[in-house]
Amino acid sequence: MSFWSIDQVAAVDGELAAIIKNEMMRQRTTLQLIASENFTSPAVLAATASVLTNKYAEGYPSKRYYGGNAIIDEAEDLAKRRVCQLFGAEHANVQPHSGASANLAVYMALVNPGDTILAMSLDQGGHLTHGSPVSITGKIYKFVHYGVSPYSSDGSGERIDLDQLRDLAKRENPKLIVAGTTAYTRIIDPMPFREIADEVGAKLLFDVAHPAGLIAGGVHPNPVGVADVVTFTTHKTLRGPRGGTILTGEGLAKAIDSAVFPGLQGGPLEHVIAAKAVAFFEAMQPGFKVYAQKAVENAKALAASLADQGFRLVSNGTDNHQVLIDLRTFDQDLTGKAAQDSLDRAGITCNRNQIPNDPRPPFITSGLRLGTPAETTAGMGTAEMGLIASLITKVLRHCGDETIEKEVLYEVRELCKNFDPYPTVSA
Ligand code: DSN
Repeated sequence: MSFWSIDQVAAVDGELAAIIKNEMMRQRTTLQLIASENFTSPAVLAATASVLTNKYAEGYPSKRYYGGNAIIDEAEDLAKRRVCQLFGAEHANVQPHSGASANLAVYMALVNPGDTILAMSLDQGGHLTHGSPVSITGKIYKFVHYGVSPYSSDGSGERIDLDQLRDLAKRENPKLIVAGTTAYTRIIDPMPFREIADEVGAKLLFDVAHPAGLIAGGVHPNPVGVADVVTFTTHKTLRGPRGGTILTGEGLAKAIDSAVFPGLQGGPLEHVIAAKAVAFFEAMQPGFKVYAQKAVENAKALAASLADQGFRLVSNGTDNHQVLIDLRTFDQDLTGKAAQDSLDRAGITCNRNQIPNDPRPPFITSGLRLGTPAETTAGMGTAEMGLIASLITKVLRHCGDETIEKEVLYEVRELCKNFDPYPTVSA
């Protein structure tokens, strides 16, 4: 019997079981194009729903505060060993509940309140926890932000501006430089970041939440051993449970571990850590390399088809699992919010996103971000990406038209019938 059978929920709580079933149905019958989402394997789901959720395990393997943790220690050690092997790291902390808490722990370990940190601006493609003024990170530390180069008609613009980064580093003397993005479609080479950090005596954190699975699959460069610390979430391209992980060398291991516990967190989520161990094992298999390659191929195919339909793509294309659309040249009155809402009603799930130098505010935006991790897991290939681009175009040419939305919803459901992410799971 599965640990996470919905029938077991239904036997106790019909109301909640219906909600779970509806969400399962939504994921199976509509297109999931949010770049930070994926479909975990049934094994990852089952580990997440295991009895490990019952155990308090404050501390670390062999150094716990409560008894009864010998078996829990084996699970956490297994996750640590596997992720170190996967990325070639000396030390792993698999306890962060999220990417946000992983990043906060790194700041706590490496710098003091008020110290200067250089990171990518949220509105240029960075992340909230890279010092946005609305994040606790932006309130505790003095963040200075770099961005991307200006748009260029030859397609070479909108890349991380390393000249600006170097100039700011020399002027501001940061204690820490943060590399990493959430809405950026190009390969990020860690070496120039290391060189600039060394020039000014800063430490380097690389947040690889988005490309972690592409790095594990060998299609993007691995910053482990180049950056002082690497953080990531386990649920995006890496296809594990929702959570965070920190990798570092032996020299910073103690500081990082103390920042996670007792600095920021209490009892770790050992059921999630067990599921991370499963995901790390899955990412070591030869099939994961193929998956990572396909996620990128699919994004390139989706980008090319959208460009053919008249959309302008930020940075003129993609090297990863994301596509960032500037909607303004397609329809200058079309906002990211209106596009997202209309696509949602048509069964195409994605998120509005600011584009570099967006004239519209973050809640409205002029951009849409699409991603291929989930539907690549479900088995879709480049032919389906062409079809998806034409469905998106059909909706957005008539944004808000209910008849078109219904027609596309029907086409989406027909497409999804052949790409069920959970064919062995009943709901
Ligand atoms: N919300 C995540 C993303 O979508 O990229 C970042 O935390």
